[in-house]
Amino acid sequence: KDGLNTEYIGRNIDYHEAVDSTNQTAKEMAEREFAEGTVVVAEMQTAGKGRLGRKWNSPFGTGIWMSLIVRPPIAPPDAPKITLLTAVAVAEGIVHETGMKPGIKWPNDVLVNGKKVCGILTEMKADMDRIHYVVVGMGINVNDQNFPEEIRETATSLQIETGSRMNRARIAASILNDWEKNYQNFLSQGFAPVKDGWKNYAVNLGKEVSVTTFKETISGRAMDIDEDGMLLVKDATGKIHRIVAGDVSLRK
Ligand code: BT5
Repeated sequence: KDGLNTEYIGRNIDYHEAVDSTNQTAKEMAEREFAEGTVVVAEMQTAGKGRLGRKWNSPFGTGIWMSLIVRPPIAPPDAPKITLLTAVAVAEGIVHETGMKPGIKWPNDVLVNGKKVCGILTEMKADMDRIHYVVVGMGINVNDQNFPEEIRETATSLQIETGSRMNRARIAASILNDWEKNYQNFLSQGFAPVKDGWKNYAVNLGKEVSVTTFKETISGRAMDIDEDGMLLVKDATGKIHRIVAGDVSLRK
């Protein structure tokens, strides 16, 4: 709780040496109790998750593997905005703790020098008109880790980029401080302040990208995000595609 100055986010910390996935543990906890603002954190994950069943590499003691539980009074379709808000909080935390300028790649990656330092996985339980809970998982590579071959070119850690070891608790506290502030602003003022913060860090806007969604791959220029946090991509015919979920890469 080193440096944590939140009102309720991270005031209750559920610490583990090892879990399968902090998101999974957080969801089980959210099913059992109210747990607003509780943060589940682990030294390692044996089955850390990315989106779409992908794996998140989470070796012991190297990074911040944490998930927070909230019950936002928003409509279920607005939940993806929380992913963007989280990316901004992680980026701000990195600025505050390292002075480096991170980038955000829509929707859920935080990059330093073009490489992925953090991924975010937002999951929720909701019915048609009400969210029961949202679990926001953040994986931040902090200190040395031996990345597996398949991500050696694309992943990095704060230690690799700054050249020095970092205190994980301090960085986590700094991110949670920014997270709570951004979340309160979002609840009271809507998405506009999140969008402004997001645009400070956005990479890929104005660039030629390919976006792979569950049904197709779209090539075009990433124009902006809209008031719902969707990515707007203009293709060669001038048509604007509004992307709800997908993977974005720069076109070579
Ligand atoms: C993500 O998915 O980036 C979301 C990652 C969320 C991880 C946190 S850790 C705490 C919480 N508990 C969980 O179980 N998950 C959350 P996606 O955009 O699908 O990216 C996944 C891809 O990133 C993988 O397929 C790899 O290519 C790459 N990757 C895996 N581990 C990585 C790492 N440690 N650093 C950078 N890239 C990684």
